[in-house]
Amino acid sequence: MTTTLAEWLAAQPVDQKLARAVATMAAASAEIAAVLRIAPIEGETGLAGHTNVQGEAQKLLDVISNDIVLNHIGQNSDISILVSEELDEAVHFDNGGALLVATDPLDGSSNLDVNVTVGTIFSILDASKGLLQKGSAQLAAGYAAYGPSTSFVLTFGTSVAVFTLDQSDTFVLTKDKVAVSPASGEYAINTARERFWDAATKGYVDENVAGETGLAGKRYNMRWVGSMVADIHRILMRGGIFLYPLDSETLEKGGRLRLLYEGNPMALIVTAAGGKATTGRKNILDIQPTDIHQRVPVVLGSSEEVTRVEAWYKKA
Ligand code: P6P
Repeated sequence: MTTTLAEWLAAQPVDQKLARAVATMAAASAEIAAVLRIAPIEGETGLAGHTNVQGEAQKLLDVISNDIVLNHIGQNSDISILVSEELDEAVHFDNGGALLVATDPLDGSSNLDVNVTVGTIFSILDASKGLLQKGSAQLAAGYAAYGPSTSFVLTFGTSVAVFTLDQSDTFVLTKDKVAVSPASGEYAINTARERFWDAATKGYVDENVAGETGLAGKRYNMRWVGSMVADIHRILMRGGIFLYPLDSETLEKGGRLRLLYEGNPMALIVTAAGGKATTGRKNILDIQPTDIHQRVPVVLGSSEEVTRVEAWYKKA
């Protein structure tokens, strides 16, 4: 007997407006999944021919996914503000809606042309408290992972549930109360950036590379998909740690990943599943944003691993 997302949401002790906003993001994700499945046939991979506020070349599917999210959100009068990685400014709907959605409509899109898992990340906040709220103020956070199956992962802050899209384009519950294992032998970092790393990142990674012979005293494996949603989903399912730390090249920008629609939602999800999420020096959820597109260093996942990284930062 399966439980649909709609049935599961109806049983949650949350405001029905919030539940409906989650359902809106799930519907948008299901539509994006359908587009991605046949994108190469429709000739929709490749560049859109312009860049986003981050100065990154927008893929056609970035724009299509953003339009899909915009369309679904525009039909939900409970959502009055949209912040999107693909839009320079926040979109204000004159509907008096109580909620704000911040989203990366298609994260990891550089993987689209090579058919590797990408995702949609979202964060839901109280619109009356403005655009720049700490991650700890999130009412809900989640992501869709477009992989061999389409997963929809959701938290209201205290536990994490996973839904999978079935053949009738309905999300059904496939895992509830997800727990990130405290220990792990797997880390995710772009090691091609080693020359930019600070002493803390280098020290932590060197310990892992030393394996059984090093201070970590165990063998590690390394995975880096180049798609945050894919790496985080793996960590939720089997443990691990994801690092996109501040380094000498990202120092000026304050990091690589964005706080409002990457760092914060993933930090809420991983923390709700018993993991930890830090910049290395500070809990990501405690950061007071100053700009809707600001960047943040991200170190999150299995608590024992994140604690080791924090210890390196304390030493550094
Ligand atoms: P790099 C994708 O562009 C992204 O924002 C994340 O999804 C991913 O984890 C990271 O950047 C990949 O960065 O430096 O390996 O290309």
